[in-house]
Amino acid sequence: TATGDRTAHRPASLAARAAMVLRDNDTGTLVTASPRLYPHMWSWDAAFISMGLAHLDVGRAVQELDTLLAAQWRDGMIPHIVFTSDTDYFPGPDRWGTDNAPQRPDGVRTSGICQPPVHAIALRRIIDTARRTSAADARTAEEFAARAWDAMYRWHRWIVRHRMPDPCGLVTIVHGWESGMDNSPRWDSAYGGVRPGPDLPPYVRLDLLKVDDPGERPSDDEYDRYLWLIEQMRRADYNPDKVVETSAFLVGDVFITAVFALASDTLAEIGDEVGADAERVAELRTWAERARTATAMSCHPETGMARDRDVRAGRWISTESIAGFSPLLCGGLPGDVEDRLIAALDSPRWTGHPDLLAAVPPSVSPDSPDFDPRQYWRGPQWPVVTWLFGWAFGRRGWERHASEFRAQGVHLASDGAFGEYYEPFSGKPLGSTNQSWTAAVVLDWLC
Ligand code: 2M8
Repeated sequence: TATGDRTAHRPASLAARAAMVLRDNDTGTLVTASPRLYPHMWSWDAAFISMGLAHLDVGRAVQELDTLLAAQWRDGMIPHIVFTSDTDYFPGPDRWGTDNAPQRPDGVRTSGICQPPVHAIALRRIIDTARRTSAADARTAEEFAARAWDAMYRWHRWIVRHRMPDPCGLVTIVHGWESGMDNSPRWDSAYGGVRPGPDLPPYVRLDLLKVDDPGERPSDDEYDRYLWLIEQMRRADYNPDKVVETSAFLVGDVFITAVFALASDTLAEIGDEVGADAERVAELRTWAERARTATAMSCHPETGMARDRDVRAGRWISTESIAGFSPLLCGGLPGDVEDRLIAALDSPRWTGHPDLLAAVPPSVSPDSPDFDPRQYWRGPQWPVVTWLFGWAFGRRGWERHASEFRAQGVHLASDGAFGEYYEPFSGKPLGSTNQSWTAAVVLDWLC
C-alpha cells in the first residue's frame, strides 16, 4: 500500500526485510552499524543489534556481545567503536591513536571514548526473547549472562569511578559522541568553549560523501571541535582521569545518567537470576539509586524537564530535547511531577504535534527554535530512541504508552528503508539507509 510517496510494507514483509538488513550487514563476527556510512561496530548500536539478532538466532546475538566485550578496555570501559579492517570511515584507528594507551585490549583496535550503557538492557531483552523461543535458546542466553555478567559489572563500575566527578551526580561525558546524540543542540553551548588549536592536524571528512545531502550531517565547524577533543585525549594517553581533568568539554548527560540507572537495576536483576556475587549486585542497586536521584534533581523547577549540566561552565542546560524526558526511563520523580512530564510528552509540543507523520518523539521539539527537521540529532525522529522509551514504559507498567510507541514506530519505519533517522512530517528516511539498529528495533517490535 502507498501513502503519498511512501510505500508501507505489511508486518511480515517488513520483518523479513529487517532480518535481511541484519544478515547483509553481518561480517561474520559483527554486524556493522550500516553498510556504507558506518562500516564498524558501535557500542550502543551493537547492543540494540544483538537484541534484534536474538529473534533470528540467539547464538548469533550472544556472539555480537562477545565481540563487543572482547574489545573492553582493561579498566572496564567499553569503547564506542570497535574497528573492522575497513578504511572508509573517518576518524579511523590511526587518527584515534589508541594503540599506545596502556588500558586498551590486545588484538583489536578501538576508539578511546564510550557511549550510552544500554548493554544490560539488551542482555535482558535477549534473555526474555530466548525464554519465549525454546529451552535450548534460554540456556544459551542464561549461560552467556552468567559468563558476561562480571564484564558488564566492571563497565558500570568504570562509569562510577571515572565519570561521576561532579557533585550534581550526573554521569559526565567528555565528547558529544559519547552521548550518542552527537550534534544535539544540548551540546551547543558547551562546544562554544571548545576552541580548536592551530596544531589540529588536517583531515578529510568521508561521511559527507555517503549521504544524499550534506545538510543532514554535522557541520565542518562541529567536526573541527570533535577532532580537537580527540587530539586532547590522545595527548593525555586516554588516561581516564587525566581526560576528565583536561577536557575542554565536560558535561553531565542526563539521558546517559537515566540509562545508567535503568541498566544498573536491570543488571542487578540479571545478577540475581544467574547467581552473581551478592555484594556486587547490591552495589549496582546503590549506583542505580544515585543516578536516579541525580536525574530527578536535574529537573527544571517550572517545566519539569530534566537538564544536562555544563560542568566546566557550572550551569544547567535547558535545551528542549528528548533528553528532557529521561526521568521517565528510570523513575524517581514524585507522582505529580512525573504525571506532568508524561502530559508534556503527549502534548502538541512533542508526540501530540498535529503535523507528525508518526506519533513518536522527535529528537528536539518542533516548537523549539533549535528544531531542524532534517538535521541529524537536531529534530529528526530516531526509531532506536523510541524503542528505548517504549521498552522502559512497558517495564514501568505503562502498557498503553508502550504499545502506542511500538505501533507508531512501526508506522514510521514501514517504508522498509530502515533509515538512520526520519524527517518527522514527511517520514522521509535520512542519513544512512539499511541502518542496522533501526532494522533491529523494528524486528523486535514486530516479533
Ligand atoms: C553516529 O555517530 C558517529 C560517531 O560516533 C558518526 O557520526 O560518525 C551517532 O548517531 C551515534 O549515536 C551512533 O552510535 C553512530 C553509529 O550509528 O552514528
